[in-house]
Amino acid sequence: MKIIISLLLVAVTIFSVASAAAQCTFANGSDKYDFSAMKNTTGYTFKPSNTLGAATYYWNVCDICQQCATSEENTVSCQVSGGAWRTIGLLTDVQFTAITDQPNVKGATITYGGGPNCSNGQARTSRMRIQCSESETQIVSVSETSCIYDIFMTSKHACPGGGGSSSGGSGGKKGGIGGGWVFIIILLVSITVYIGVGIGVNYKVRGLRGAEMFPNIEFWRSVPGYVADGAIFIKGKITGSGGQSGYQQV
Ligand SMILES: *[C@@H]1O[C@H](CO)[C@@H](O)[C@H](O)[C@H]1NC(C)=O
Ligand SMILES: *[C@@H]1O[C@H](CO)[C@@H](O)[C@H](O)[C@H]1NC(C)=O
Ligand SMILES: CC(=O)N[C@H]1CO[C@H](CO)[C@@H](O)[C@@H]1O
Repeated sequence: MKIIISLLLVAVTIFSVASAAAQCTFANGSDKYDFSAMKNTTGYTFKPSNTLGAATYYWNVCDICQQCATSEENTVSCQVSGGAWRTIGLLTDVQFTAITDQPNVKGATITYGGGPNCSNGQARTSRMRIQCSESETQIVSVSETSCIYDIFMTSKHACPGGGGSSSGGSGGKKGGIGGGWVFIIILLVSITVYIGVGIGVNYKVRGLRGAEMFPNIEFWRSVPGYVADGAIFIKGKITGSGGQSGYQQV
């Protein structure tokens, strides 16, 4: 029981930190885009068969690319060539721009800059052109010009509005809030109700006063210890030094 509560608290903390990470939306006039469905935990991979020779590219959209074995912790894209890894875009150096070179094309270009400088002084930059299409995410091409890496993808997750409501409705466009916010709102409401009802019961029924009115005060005083236990438990699992029996080491 104790370990479950500890893990839960750690999970909530990690979730709140993660949901505060990089912005992933873009508005071009009335077209509103949310690219978060394009995050790919295994990372996108492409090995061009053309003049780029032996390089292979790894990248992600709106999130760091776990596969990039480079020292930059904010790496969103990288190339590996002859065993050498190189960052070619940072998640934190991001810019969204409209696609304007073709009419009737929806989508956006997400530019991740801040990679190490080329000899020409250009910071290596990944320019991801992501066009709206009717099908699942597809990689069209990857090419390089003077240390700007052009990644071209099409995806149904790169379309405005999230599932087009066609003609008609005057008032109907719902902005919609993400699952993360729903979770946070439910959590806040639950906490408020819990504290409110708890204080009420402790005051009226138990006759408690002062800090003792706070619901389950003894438990909450011990929470910092639980969090520490949870962190040690997870660290133990990761480093393999954890003493808990009954779990298989992988
Ligand atoms: C993630 O990228 C890999 C490699 O490019 C691809 O096979 C896979 O379909 C992608 N997953 C999603 C959800 O797009
Ligand atoms: C990269 O080049 C720019 C000028 O183009 C320069 O201002 C910057 O200091 C360089 N950065 C590094 C790490 O060399
Ligand atoms: C729908 C919409 O407003 N599209 C605009 C996107 O941005 C480009 C460039 O700023 C405009 O030309 C489009 O009209």
